[in-house]
Amino acid sequence: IPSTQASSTIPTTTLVTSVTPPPASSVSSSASATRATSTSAATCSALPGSISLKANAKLNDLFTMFNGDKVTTKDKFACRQAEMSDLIQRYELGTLPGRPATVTASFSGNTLTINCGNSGKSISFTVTITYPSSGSAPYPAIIGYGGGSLPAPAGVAMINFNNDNIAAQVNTGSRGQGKFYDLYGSTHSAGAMTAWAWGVSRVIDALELTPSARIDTTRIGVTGCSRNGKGAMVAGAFEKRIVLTLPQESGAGGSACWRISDYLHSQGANIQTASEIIGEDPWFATAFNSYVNQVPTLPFDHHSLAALIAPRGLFVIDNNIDWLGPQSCFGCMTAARSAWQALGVPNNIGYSQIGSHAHCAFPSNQQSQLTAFVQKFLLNQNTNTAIFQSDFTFSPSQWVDWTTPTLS
Ligand code: MCU
Repeated sequence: IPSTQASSTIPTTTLVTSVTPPPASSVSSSASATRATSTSAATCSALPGSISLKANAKLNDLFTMFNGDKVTTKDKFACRQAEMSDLIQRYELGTLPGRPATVTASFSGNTLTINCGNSGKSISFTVTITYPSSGSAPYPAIIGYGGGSLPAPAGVAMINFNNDNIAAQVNTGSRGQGKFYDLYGSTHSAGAMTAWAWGVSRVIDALELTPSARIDTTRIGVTGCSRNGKGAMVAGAFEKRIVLTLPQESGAGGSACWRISDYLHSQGANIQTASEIIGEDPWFATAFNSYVNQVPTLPFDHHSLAALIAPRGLFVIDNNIDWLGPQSCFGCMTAARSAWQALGVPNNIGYSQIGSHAHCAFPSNQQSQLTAFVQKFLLNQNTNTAIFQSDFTFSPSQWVDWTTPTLS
């Protein structure tokens, strides 16, 4: 975005809508905050079930609660994260259920079988684990949606997660199909990405129950490319046991911000927007359909989704494909970085956009950056992860009208 673009080019009309979607599960959102920091769920007050949304053309302030209270401490930021998780579930992704009544697991021949039961229904699914030829058990592991598209790092196990089996992504007609919906019903509000994140959480539950699988559940990463990269980012946002999130070429619905993508589209870019994406696959809740043509009313954007991951590790890997909106992704993740800066760990988020390669073909010139993140977060080494690079520019004054505090 050329810095000469004045913020006045963005419409600033104030549109107030009253909406009453079902509240997202307070259990899952407050429990997440509890795991993220030492904040107890009781210290965070939940949002009312019905709230009024006010249009905001800028990227939403990560450090002001929905009721206007300023976030000045790390504990309060954990409450803000729980609140943003609730809002994202309400208006974009659907409700994330917590752990079902029963989770059991068995392990045989590198296949982990996960059995879940809830309200008289049960499902079973499997993941396969490929062990590294170096390192020692219990191994850190990266859960790869559809196997992932990154080279397996030395010393790290790779877990092949068949996300399509949990929630289908064939076309909009495949909404409600998959194991998640067999358990919770085909009309459950969760879009496919939320269903997949629930599945990842159950894989980690199962690994915790199964020491014979030889995976260290305190050192789990998640990855996926393209549509599965969007999903990997959502899993990292919702599941606090994931210590490293590696979304690759995720584009709209992943590392791109809806507002920035709409703006670039209005300037003639061939870029995927919210209004386009809902016609493709059931990645989002149907509730999102009501907002795709009034994106400024969303009380969050994808910098907020990314900020749910802080202070844990996030390394965003992007390409240079117009449709995926690399300029939107860079701006969005630059805004997200404020969360890590406020928490005093600015280098726990990295961003790298390198083009001139096929979609989802990880280029060798990003390898040392990926290795630095893997070594720091999965292999407990002291590496330099000060990586934030793009061919594009971002003009904070166009998009950010708030400041980044130093949280105590
Ligand atoms: C980048 O992810 C998607 C994109 O959102 C879709 O519009 C396009 O059809 O497919 C991409 C993808 O998943 O490619 C494998």
